[in-house]
Amino acid sequence: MTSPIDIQAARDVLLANDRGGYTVPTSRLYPFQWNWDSAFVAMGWATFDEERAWRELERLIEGQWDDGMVPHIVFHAPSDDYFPGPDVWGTHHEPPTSGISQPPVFAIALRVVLEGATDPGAAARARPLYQAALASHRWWANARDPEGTGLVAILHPWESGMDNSPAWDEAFARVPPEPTTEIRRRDTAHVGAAMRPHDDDYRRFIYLVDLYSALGWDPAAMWEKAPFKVADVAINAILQRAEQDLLHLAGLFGSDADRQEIAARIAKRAGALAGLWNAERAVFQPRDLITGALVDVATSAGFLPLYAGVPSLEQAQRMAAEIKRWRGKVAHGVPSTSPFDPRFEPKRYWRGPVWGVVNSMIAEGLAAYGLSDGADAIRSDTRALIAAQGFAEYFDPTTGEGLGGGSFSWTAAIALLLSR
Ligand code: 9YW
Repeated sequence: MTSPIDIQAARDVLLANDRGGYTVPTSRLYPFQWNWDSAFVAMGWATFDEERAWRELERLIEGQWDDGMVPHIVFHAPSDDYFPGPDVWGTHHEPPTSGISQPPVFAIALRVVLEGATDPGAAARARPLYQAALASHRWWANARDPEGTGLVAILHPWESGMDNSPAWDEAFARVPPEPTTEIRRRDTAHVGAAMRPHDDDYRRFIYLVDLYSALGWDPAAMWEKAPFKVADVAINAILQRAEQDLLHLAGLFGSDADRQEIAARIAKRAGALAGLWNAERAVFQPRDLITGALVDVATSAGFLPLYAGVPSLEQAQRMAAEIKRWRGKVAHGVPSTSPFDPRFEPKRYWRGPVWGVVNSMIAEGLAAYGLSDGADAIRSDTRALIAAQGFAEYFDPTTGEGLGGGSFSWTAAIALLLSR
């Protein structure tokens, strides 16, 4: 038996990171509103403060672009604690935002917040947010899958939310490490460099920002010129799950035409996602759209199609067995990179550490297949890590040590969701 999670302490993290209707991921390291963080955080707020959950979603949408994109960062208030700031992104949006998106958890969160709501005004609150979510899913299809394959692509590793995953190594190596903007990293002033991406990664991250900024963040031009274009498993799996929740919401707030449009995207993406399965490794793998090849990597993102009901039952069982094998090799699951992969680094960000948000999605997926042993094991690992180490950004799967930023909002949100 592990000690239970301190629920009040989890709530206190969200309260302390509240900046007036939006929640920063953690103070100093990430002083703005991040897209997918906010969606998880809204679900966390919904466990004890319904009004605040709605505000979180509404404030994220303040940053939405006219073309439907929900940016990965909304810079509501200036801060010198983070690089790259709005001046580097050069999007000229008001409020200032980054120029790329992030995993679209928004519609999933919207449904959760709505279904937990007791306020009679909830439907009126949800309706415009439904429209925002619909516009953002259209943006994904138009801007990130202009050829209509059914799979959207990320044009920057930051767009995946899994910045330095080994899934990008080959594709990212083709990006020149030659930004025009001078790199002034702030992250390594807040947490140890050994837990963060390398300087060379940053040179490539910023090269891409400079390139797209020079193209005026025009999606068609970016698609044509992007040296980095990967049909990521996590983005497509999360989008697929979000479309299912959006379809449900369209039953309440949308038109027949909306429902047909969403259902058509779901059907097409289901077929396309099935093509990313690697039967030998028992994971789904991204496709590099520059070379056309599957990227031979095994990461926790590769299990996320479970969350969208994509795999067959047989594939789901094989993934559950593979997750168990990974957990058997390290002490705590689910490591973000296979511990059998030579690139596995237990402390370096998305190259090994355990992330609560990813665990929560994998566990929910396994449970939906009736694979409750696997789901329960992941949930109890996550609870135990948080109970022992607090609300760390991520955890070392070999030692359980909490790493990265402390008092982290999405970890607190997941703790609240796991304690329901
Ligand atoms: C960065 C806020 C964000 C997450 C990402 C994570 C990290 C920011 O932090 O990116 O500057 O590298 O990779 O998923 O949304 O928590």
